[in-house]
Amino acid sequence: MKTIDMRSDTKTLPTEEMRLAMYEAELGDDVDGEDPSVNRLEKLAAEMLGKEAALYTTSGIMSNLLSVLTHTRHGEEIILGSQSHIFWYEVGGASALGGVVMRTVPNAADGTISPVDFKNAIREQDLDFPRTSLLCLENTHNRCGGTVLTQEYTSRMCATAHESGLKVHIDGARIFSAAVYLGIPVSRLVKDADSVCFCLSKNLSAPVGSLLCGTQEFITRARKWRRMLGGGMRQAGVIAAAGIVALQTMVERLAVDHQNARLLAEGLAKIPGIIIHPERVQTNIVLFEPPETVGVDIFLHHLKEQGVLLSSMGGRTIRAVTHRMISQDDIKSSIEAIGSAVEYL
Ligand code: TLP
Repeated sequence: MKTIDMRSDTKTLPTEEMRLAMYEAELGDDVDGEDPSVNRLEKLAAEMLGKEAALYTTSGIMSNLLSVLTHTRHGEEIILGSQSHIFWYEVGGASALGGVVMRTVPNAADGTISPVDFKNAIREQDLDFPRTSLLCLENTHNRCGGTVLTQEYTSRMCATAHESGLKVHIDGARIFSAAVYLGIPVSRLVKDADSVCFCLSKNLSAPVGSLLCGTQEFITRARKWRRMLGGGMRQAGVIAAAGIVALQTMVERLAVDHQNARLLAEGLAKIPGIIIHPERVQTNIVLFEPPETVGVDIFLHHLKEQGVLLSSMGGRTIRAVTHRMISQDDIKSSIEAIGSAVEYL
C-alpha cells in the first residue's frame, strides 16, 4: 500500500538532480566564508528576494530567531499575529533567547492582522513601557491555511511600521507559494520588508535549510548571532548545493501543489459532515474538520491505517499539505479514503 503523506511539505525528499548536485558540490569552510556552494546559494537567494545579502541557516526557526536577535534588544517588544508560527511553534525562543516581549494581535482568517490593531499595539514613548521595535508578518500563513498576504497589504504594513520606527520581518517559510499565487516576483512582494526568511526544506523539496535575507549590514550582524548559536556548519555546501537546485527548479511547479490542494478541498467539501471552506484555499495547505460525531484522533488513526497521513492542528482542525511527492491520483485516493472513513466511523 502506498503511503500518501500530507502531514507536511517538510516530508519531501530531495530530487535526483539535488542528490547529484550534493555529490558534486564544491566545498570549503563556510564559517570562514570559504564554501563556494554556500556563497552561490546565498547570492542567488539575495538576488531572487531583491535584498543585498542572505545567510544560510539550519532551519526556519533559526532564521526567525536570528532576525529577532538582530533587529531588537533585550526588553523590547515585538508585534506579531496571534496565529503566527513564531508565537506558536518556536519554543518561545524570541522571548527565551531574544529577551523580547511577544505582543500578539489577532490574525483574521486570511492571515492578515488589522492595520488598526497593529497601529494601536505600537507603544507610545513612556517610562513604563517597553519599546516596540519589530513587526513580524507571515506569508503564506501556516495556521490560517496557507493564505497569502498581498504586496499592497505588506507595503502598507511596512509603511506604518517604518513611520513609527519599527523594522519589519517576514516569516516567509513558503513565500514562493505566495508569489506564485499572486503571479508576481517574490522580490516585489517583499520589497518593503527589512528582512525576510524562506525555507528550502518545505515546498521547495531540498533536504535542509533556510535563508535569511536583508541588508548587508543586517546579515553581517545576523551571521555573528548564527555563530553564537552554534549554527556555523563548516562544509555546508554539501546541503546548500541541493538548495541551489531547489531555487532553480522547484519554484514554478508550486502551482501544481496549489491546484492539488484546491482539488482536495473541493472533494472534501462534497463529503457530508466535513467542515471546510474550499474558497479559502490559496496555496498548498488545506484545513478542515471531520464531522462532529467523529473524534479527531480516531479519524487520523483510521486514515493512517488506510495509508493517508494528515496532521492535527489542535482542537478539531486537521491539516493536509500538498507537495512535490503528492500526485493528482493521490489526491483522488485521499478523498475516497476520507469519504470512506466518514462513512465507517
Ligand atoms: N512549519 C512546520 C511545523 O510547524 C512543524 C510545518 O509542518 O508546517 N515558519 C513557518 C510559517 C513554518 O510553517 C515553519 C515550519 C517554520 C517557520 C519553521 O521551519 P523549521 O521547521 O524548518 O524550523
